[in-house]
Amino acid sequence: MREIYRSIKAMPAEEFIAGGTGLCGGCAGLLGLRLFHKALGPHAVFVNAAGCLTLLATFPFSPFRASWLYTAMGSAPAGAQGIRDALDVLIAKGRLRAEDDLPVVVVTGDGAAHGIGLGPTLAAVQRGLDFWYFCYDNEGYSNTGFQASPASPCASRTTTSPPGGERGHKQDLFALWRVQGPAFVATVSPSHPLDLMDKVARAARLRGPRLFLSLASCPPGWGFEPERAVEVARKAVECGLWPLKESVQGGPVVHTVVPHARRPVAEYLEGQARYRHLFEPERREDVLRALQDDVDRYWEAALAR
Ligand SMILES: Cc1ncc(C[n+]2csc(CCOP(=O)(O)OP(=O)(O)O)c2C)c(N)n1
Ligand code: SF4
Ligand SMILES: [Mg+2]
Repeated sequence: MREIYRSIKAMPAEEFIAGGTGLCGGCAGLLGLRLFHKALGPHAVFVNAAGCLTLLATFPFSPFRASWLYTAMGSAPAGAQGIRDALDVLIAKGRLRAEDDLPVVVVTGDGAAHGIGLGPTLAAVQRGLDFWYFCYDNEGYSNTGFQASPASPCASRTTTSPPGGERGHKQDLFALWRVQGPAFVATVSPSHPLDLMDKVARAARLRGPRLFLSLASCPPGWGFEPERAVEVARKAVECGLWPLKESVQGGPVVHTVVPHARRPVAEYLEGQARYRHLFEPERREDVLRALQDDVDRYWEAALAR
């Protein structure tokens, strides 16, 4: 563990994904992906569904250390299948040594993962495709102006939400995957790099579908200053709204960080413009209470297990 920590500190942030100038300052989606890439290593193929992070590349250049392929929003799992099959054929024909095989990684936003790409993704999980799936969850269609996605949380405001914010509940991608019993499912946050990198190390020992759902605090979409991106992500974990957890082969859910002394959820929400209507012109105690109750119920059940 100490060795991983030293390596994170020693490596410049741009070691594995250079640049990032096409993105906003403080993009926690990019930070999560950088940590993930560092933990996975330089030899991989990334298959990137259309979204903010596709702006990293300017054809014909890509800032990734590893290989990179762009796909349409819903097609990344199919792209990953094609790459996986091609690698397997090359190995079978003796044109690629088995030890030179590459992990295939889908990189996708929550809109593609929860919405337009959900069907193809769950089909790939069901047929046991040997791939990694890194979803940076900024809880909206950020690239096109922060419209609501199925991952937008209850009461949050997007550019397409009603005045009181989203009415529905955030879709649970972790649960949708886990029910099919894939090799590995995990939630991570760039505010907890050791937890993230540790999970990559554990998942690397497995084969099959592996989900990394990474919280991606998004300064323009969520409405906070770029320098607060990691602080906002950390508060989401510390108030219990973004539990850090994992499950292997659909087995028990293990919480890898347990926030015993949880911050009030309101403390996390208050620093973001997308929740301003809950505090101004008057504090909506009823909504804040309901959101806090949801989190309390979650942890009551989780800690009782
Ligand atoms: C089929 C299709 N519909 C719409 C678009 C336009 N589009 C490009 S990126 C994007 C937003 C994707 O949202 P998400 O997956 O959450 O990634 P983010 O933008 O938040 O990084 C949309 C709607 C598209 N590329 N393809
Ligand atoms: S809009 Fe959000 S997710 Fe997209 S690049 Fe900017 S900070 Fe990152
Ligand atoms: Mg998004």
